[in-house]
Formats: sequence, structure tokens, C-alpha cells
Amino acid sequence: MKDDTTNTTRGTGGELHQQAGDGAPTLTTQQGGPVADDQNSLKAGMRGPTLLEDHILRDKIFHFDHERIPERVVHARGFGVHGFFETYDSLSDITCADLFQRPGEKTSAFVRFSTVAGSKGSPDLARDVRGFAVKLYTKEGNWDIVGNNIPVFFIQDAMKFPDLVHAAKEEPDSGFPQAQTAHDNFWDFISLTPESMNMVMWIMSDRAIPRSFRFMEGFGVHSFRMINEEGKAVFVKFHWKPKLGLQSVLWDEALKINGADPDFHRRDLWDAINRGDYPEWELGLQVFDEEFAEQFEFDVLDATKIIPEEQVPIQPVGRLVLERVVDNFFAETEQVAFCTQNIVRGIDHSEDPLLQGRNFSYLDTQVKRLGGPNFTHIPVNAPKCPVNHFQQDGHMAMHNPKGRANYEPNSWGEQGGPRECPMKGFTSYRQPAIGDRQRVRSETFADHYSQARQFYISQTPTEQNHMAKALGFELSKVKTERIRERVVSHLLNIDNELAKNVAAMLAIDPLPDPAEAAMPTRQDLPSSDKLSIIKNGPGSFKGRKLGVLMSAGANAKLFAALQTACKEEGAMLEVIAPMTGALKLSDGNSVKVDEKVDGGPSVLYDAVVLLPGDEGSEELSRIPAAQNYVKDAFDHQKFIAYVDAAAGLMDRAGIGKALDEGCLKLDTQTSADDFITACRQIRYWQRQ
Ligand code: HDD
Repeated sequence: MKDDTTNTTRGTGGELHQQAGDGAPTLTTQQGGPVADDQNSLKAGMRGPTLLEDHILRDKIFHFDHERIPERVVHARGFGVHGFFETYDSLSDITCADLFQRPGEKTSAFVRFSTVAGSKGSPDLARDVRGFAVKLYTKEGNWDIVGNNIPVFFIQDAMKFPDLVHAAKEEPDSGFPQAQTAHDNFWDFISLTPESMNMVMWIMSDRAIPRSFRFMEGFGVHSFRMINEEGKAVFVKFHWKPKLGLQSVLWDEALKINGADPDFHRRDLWDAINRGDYPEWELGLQVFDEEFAEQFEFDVLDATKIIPEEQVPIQPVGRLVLERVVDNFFAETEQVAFCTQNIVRGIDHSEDPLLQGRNFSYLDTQVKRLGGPNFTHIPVNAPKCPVNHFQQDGHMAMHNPKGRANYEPNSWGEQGGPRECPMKGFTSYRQPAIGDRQRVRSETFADHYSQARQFYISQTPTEQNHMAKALGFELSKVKTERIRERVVSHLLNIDNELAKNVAAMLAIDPLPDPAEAAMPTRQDLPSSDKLSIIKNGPGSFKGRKLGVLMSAGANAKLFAALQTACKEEGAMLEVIAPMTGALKLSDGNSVKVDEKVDGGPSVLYDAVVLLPGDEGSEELSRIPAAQNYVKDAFDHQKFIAYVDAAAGLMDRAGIGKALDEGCLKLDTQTSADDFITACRQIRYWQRQ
């Protein structure tokens, strides 16, 4: 800023404000009129009242007053980014969808990740399902796959969706709790809705507290159809598999991350894309036919069931790369409008009653949120292919059709506007649909416990333990005893040990009777390894973050070796120290500090190094935040590397005598490379 009064105006405190003239554009009103003074309203006299005629003040305040739009009724908290989808090979044998015809074809994409229950400002690490909504701007229109990071859902019929959401969100009288299901209403509804039991197992697992959006799977959930040029259809389920593998945090970490960095997930994605480390997923298809559907143990139209990968393997058909952050959060992330009914030629819905209800719901919500039927004119929602129709007018119409014809049929020849195209247009699959009109639930939807058990027995003991603790935590917040007991009565239909563990945590004695089941016999399904996160570890530390806690005089050679090892692995490294600014190393050089120790707790890192220098180690060891850093890293079963100078700190943190094989001393025997190799296991689960 120039300290030159000819190029500035004075604010109330006499401070100087920059004016146009040195390259900045001129500030204007919404009508484009240049503004001379953006600091003061128009007054009658020096100390007089503000005048009604102040159109500049009115212009500014009016717009501000209207800045908010209703947040999404669910999935309010989200984060969107741009990318592309690339098709591997032509899928023309099963679908005529344009984006799957040509190998290497790239289709622009916008993806919004979200939590479900919390409001827009809620923390990222709530125990919750994550939304995984993908908009593909194909050459034949927009296709939205509005999925989640969990492949099943709570309910089977859209009729129950408002009840589910009401029960999950804050209670209507008190207005809390925010962004959590640990309350009476949720568990009351769940315990009266046995169809939710498979989903309950998933949300009580580590899937509901992912480490990052980059490390989670996505699922289309429902069975859809793919149709080829001959009109032949197959069923298909959509899976997004993260190239970086799956990873979750521990519940205690989630609680602490929510305090330390409530934007942990959005920041992670923002930072990754901005440093060019583009997250990638493979789109996988489970393709099956009517014959398989007929003999499968469950109804493929039931969204509370998966089809295990062991029964129908997943075929990778393309990759999704996220490579560009938004220019503006509101314009893109907030205004993006996903609708399950946005499908393209070659893709079709199934008769899943949940999907059918969703197809009805999303348009309404977008009109409510975005204020009118023209939300497809907003750039993030606009197709990137020609759009020609006779729909017109309405609020905020940006481009009405040109010309005389705004109806069809018409006899205006070439000036008559667009025409239908039976050969290329969307055609629904000719699935026969005959039957009496009736409000029913098919008997084929009745088995609520078999897959819940399958999920549970597919987990490692560590994961099973996390699930039991999650149930114990959630239900400990439920005040009404009969609700807690009712949940345990369902758990008894899933796994006795699990039910007993949870009952013990809640001091429920004696155990209640098992819940009455709509289908009394539970099927004994085999365990499915693909359902466990730990059994499918990434075997790499790529994309993860190392937190190096340092003090003045830290070993420069070791630090450089850690930097190199991280770089080679594709991991990040951050320096945490007692002070911000720069830190002097043993060789006299300085390194930039990323976080002051109380702003960079170890929950923000995947593994930690304790690298104090001789000079600063005593002072560091006395800082409570440094002690917590060490204690938490240890309790959260992280890999820890340390040097001799960290002995005092480790003693004060209470771990000095508890060191195990997950704690590696950096010396001539163990190099920085060895440590990063160990970190590829992500956690030292053996530490209890
Ligand atoms: Fe939904 C948003 C995913 C069932 C009604 N849903 C929404 C979003 C995702 C999902 C990811 C956020 C999209 C975004 O980022 O803007 N919803 C699902 C999945 C479901 C599901 C995977 C079950 C398989 N949803 C579902 C049902 C209904 C809705 C049964 C209603 C009958 N969902 C909505 C909605 C939302 C929404 C009210 C709120 C905001 C929005 O649509 O744009 O229409």
C-alpha cells in the first residue's frame, strides 16, 4: 500500500485504505457504479443520522442480508473438488453409455464429500457415514452417482427416510446433540428398525471415522442397470476404490482432531490437490444378471445388503482423478446439485424402493435450496454438452431458448428448435411391471441379521474391539435403559460375544432376550476379507503425514534423512516445535516450523518422530502439549521414532518404560528409511 494520501481514503480510525490506480480494479456497486468511499455511510452532517438515500450502503447491506441459502437437510457439511474420469476399455458389450465407449476417454467430474448428520459448521471427524457424490459431465448429459462410503443403508424404503433423518439429527426440543448419533432418539428409532442392523455394524466400525476423504471407498449402494445398444440389460453395482488404500482414525483421535482441527478432512484434500498429489480412485463394477439375482441369498433390490466381492468380483473400468480445487466454495461446493435421477442413456435404475424414492426427492431439495428450477444454469451444475429444450423462464433464468418456437410439435421447420431422436435418446429398460397396488415390503427383504454378522466376523479382533467400544460409547450417551437393552437384544442376533461385551460396558445384567426376528433363521455366511480395513492395508506410507517434534539443536543429518525418506515414499513431513518461525539445527542451518507444539498435536499425523536437540530437549520435555504429543501417539498405536535426547520427554509422557517394537530408535542400526518402511503398516496394532 502506498503511504500517499492522493491514492488513499481515511477510515474512522484515521487509517489509510488503498484505492484503485496501482493495478487493482475499481470497486463498484452491484450495478457497476464505481465506489469512491467504502468506509463511511452517507450522513447528514459530521455526526448526523445516516440518510435513506445512501444507495451504496443499501446495495451492500441488502446483499449481505441475503447471503445464506438453506443448508442441505442432510449432508450439509461437505467439500467439493473438480477432476476427471478416464475409461480404461470400451464397455460397449454391456452399456451404450457414451462415456464408456472409447478407451482413454476423459469425462470431467465434480465430487462432493460430506458428513450426513451435522450442520454446515460441524466438525469433520463426527462418527458418521460420508457422502461420496460424483457428477460426471458426459457428452450425453450429466450422470450423478450419489453414493456413500458405506455400501449399505439404514432403511429399505424411502418412506422411512424422514424418520431416520429426524431421529439422527439433533433432538427437536433441545436442538442438540450436534453431528452425532449418540443420543436417545437415534437409538430408539434404530432399535425399532431391525432392517438397519447391517448398517449399524458398518457405522460402528472404523469406516465411520475415516482418516481422510482420500483414504475411503465410495459405493453407489443400489443395484443399477446397464443397457447396451441391443437393449440387453445387466445389473451393476458401483464401487470407488482409493488408490492410496483405506485408513481410519481411532475414536479417541477423532474426538481430539475435532478440537485441534475441525476442518481436518477438507484441509487434507485441499492441501493434497494444491501440492499436486492428486487423489485417485478406480471405478469398479460388480456386474450380474437376473439369473444370479434369482439365486443370490438376498434381494438385489434391498439396499441394506451387499453382494460380497467373493461372489461377484469387482472389475475395474476406469479411474477418477481429483486435480483441481474450487475457485469459490459457495459457487461450486454449496451450489452443486446432485440428483439420483440424473442418469444417461445406457444406465438405468432398478426397482429398489429406496432408489425410487430418492429419484423423487432430490429435485425438490435443489429447488428449495437454490431458489428455483433454473439451478442447471449455475456453472457447476450445467452440462458440458449441447442443451436444447423448450423449458423457459422461472427465477434467475440465465439463457432462455432462442427463436420463435417454444413448443413442440411445431411447423417452423429449421427454425422450429430441437427435435426428439428415437435412435439416440434415453430409453428406459423394458422391465415388465404388473401387480396389485399395495403398500408392502417384500418377504425377500426380511433377513436383517445374516449380513450384519458376516460384516462383524469379517473384521480383525482389533476392529471388532473398536466396534464394541463404539457401541459402548454411543449407548452410554443414551439415557433410557429400555432403549439400550433393545439394542443389545438385536446384537444377540448378530454375535453373542459382541452383545455380551456391549452389555458389560453398560452394566446390563441379566442379558435381555434376543429380539424377535422377522426371519427367525440367520444364515451362516462366510467371512469376507474385503470387508476389513486392516486386512487390506495399503502397504505404503504414501500420501500420509509424518510429524517431527523438534527443539533447537536437532540433529540436522537425521532430519535431512527423514525428509529424503518421506519424499521418496510420497509422504509429507511437518516440523512441530515449541515456537513458530524458524528452528536452528545442529549444523547451524534453520528449518521452518510448521506448527507450534500446542497447535500441532500428534493426532494430526500418521506417525511421529521425537527429534529434540540437546539444547532444547529439557525445555521441550516440560511442555504439557509436548508430553501429550508423545502420550497420544503411543496410545493411538502409531509408529514412533526417537533419538537419545528424547528420553526425558518420553519419561515425562509416561512411555519411557513401555517402549515396544513400534517405537524405533534412530541410530546406526535403524535409519530414517527403516522407520518409513515400518510406517507402511500404518499402526502398530500389537500395542494395546
Ligand atoms: Fe440422499 C443428499 C447419498 C438416501 C434425500 N444423499 C445426499 C448426498 C449424498 C446422498 C451423498 C449429498 C449430495 C451432495 O453432496 O450434495 N442418500 C445418499 C445415499 C442414500 C441416500 C447413498 C441411500 C442409499 N437420500 C436418501 C433417501 C432420500 C434422500 C432415501 C429421500 C427419499 N439426500 C436426500 C436429499 C439430499 C440428499 C434430501 C439433501 C441435500 C441434497 O439432497 O442435495 O434430497
